[in-house]
Amino acid sequence: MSAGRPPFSPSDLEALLVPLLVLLVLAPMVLFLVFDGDSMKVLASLMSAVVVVAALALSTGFTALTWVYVRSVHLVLFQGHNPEIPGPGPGDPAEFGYHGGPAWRDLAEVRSRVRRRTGLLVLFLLPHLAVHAAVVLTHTAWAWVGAAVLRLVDGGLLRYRRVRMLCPRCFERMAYPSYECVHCGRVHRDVRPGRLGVFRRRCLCGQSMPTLLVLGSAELNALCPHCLQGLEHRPGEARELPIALFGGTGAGKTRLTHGLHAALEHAAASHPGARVELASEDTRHRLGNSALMLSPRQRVPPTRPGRRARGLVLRVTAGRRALMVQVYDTAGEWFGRLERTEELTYLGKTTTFVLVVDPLAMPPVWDALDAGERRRLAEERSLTPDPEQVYMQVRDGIAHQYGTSARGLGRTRLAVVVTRGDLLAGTSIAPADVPPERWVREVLGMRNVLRAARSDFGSTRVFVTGAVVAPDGSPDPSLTTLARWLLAPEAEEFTAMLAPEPAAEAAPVGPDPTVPAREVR
Ligand SMILES: Nc1nc2c(ncn2[C@@H]2O[C@H](COP(=O)(O)OP(=O)(O)OP(=O)(O)O)[C@@H](O)[C@H]2O)c(=O)[nH]1
Ligand SMILES: [Mg+2]
Ligand SMILES: [Zn+2]
Ligand SMILES: [Zn+2]
Repeated sequence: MSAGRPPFSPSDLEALLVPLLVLLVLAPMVLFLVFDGDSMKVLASLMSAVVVVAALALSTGFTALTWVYVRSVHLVLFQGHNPEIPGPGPGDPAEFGYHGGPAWRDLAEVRSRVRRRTGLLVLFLLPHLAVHAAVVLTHTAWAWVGAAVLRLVDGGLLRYRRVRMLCPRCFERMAYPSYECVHCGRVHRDVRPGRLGVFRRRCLCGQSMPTLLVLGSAELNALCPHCLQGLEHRPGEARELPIALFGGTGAGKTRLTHGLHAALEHAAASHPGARVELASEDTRHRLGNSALMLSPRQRVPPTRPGRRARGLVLRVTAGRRALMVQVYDTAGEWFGRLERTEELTYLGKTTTFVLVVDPLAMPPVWDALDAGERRRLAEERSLTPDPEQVYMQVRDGIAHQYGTSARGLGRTRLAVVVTRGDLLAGTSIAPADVPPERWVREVLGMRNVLRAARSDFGSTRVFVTGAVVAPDGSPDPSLTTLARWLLAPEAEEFTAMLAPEPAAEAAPVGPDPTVPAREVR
């Protein structure tokens, strides 16, 4: 604050009054002498002098008062001579936008300064303060309208593009990602336009940052506002497709995840403008070696049951479309008890489900194999519980998460995927020319599951897959067929990218080309 003498004060006025009074007494005497006692001339001259002096005094006083006001505005608005406003709190480590408080605080400070300096004469500054208040009001109103419009446009765009953000770590939906300041690393929980900024906000460290995805916030490090874990996949940029895999221990979920990754990557490689990126460190760690995992004699290690699932994120781009495929692959143990299944809250935020079934674990299949086949396949057989039990358990979990009315389940899709098609090929019970659904119903004996699935899910389809790659690295076409069905509701670009290669679908790779790669409703 400035401690110097004020530029104008009431005592200055008093000091002026004395010489003025002296002048008023002396002037008529001088004029009387000058005009030889012509009283009319003296009076006229005196009147003119009074008018001129009064006008001069008024305009000088007004200019001086205006100067006091302008100087106060300069000091308060531009030199920071104003009291600090405490920040909004640790969740929002940013300075208030000018419309979000400081504009009114500055007006109040200017008013009290001019009042201190001019005393009662502040009455002459009321028009100045009124104009100032009108400017602040207009600025604030426009800023809030701007913030509301920006939020509406951004929210509308997200809704139009049907972008809904799901945290792959804590499975909570995000209204908007939180962002980290590039300079100091402070976390800004909600950067959207508001009292902390319209187009941009200023972090407490002074760094300016955008307030919306459309204004460039996607370039910053994003975090989940619920669990504050980093989200490397830049949520909000593209639509998300969460896919929840479920099935007993060793059914083949993890191998199928590698298979879907390989199918997408292979399809993208042969399509100009298409690509598949593993969009998080965790995904790179877990899916980085898909080609190796899918080699025919390779065994995929079991998923650690103690660890809670994390969504794997693959960013698939085809032409101008991008899609964030989130794959939830949890160890089979999580589907054994309802209390555990209920912890998998992603089930309530997913519409695409995959029930993974090991056919060798099904007694009717195993019993139908001959002794030689059983010997050859004994090590490939998992000891998974009955898929019907897993299905019912997860179905109840999903219904619970969707709410008691199970509203919205009509939009859900279920793929029933029988794995190890490559191993079954050539056996006496290979699904050869039988449509997969009939084969699953009659040979695997899954009549009840299929019937329940039809009524529980919006649409259901049966697939037989062989999660293997040919020696040239191309994935079995059954994987591409499944990937195409999973991505089909998203955009034509993905369907085109995953279109079957000529004659490839009819002749899947793998040890025996008789494994069907068809999908049947
Ligand atoms: N050849 C072949 N092997 C498969 C196929 N699917 C699964 N397997 C094998 O079956 C075993 C179990 O597969 P996983 O993918 O680990 O099964 P999971 O469902 O993830 O098991 P958990 O994570 O323990 O619940 C692994 O040795 C896989 O290599 C398949 O389609 N073909
Ligand atoms: Mg697994
Ligand atoms: Zn989270
Ligand atoms: Zn900062």
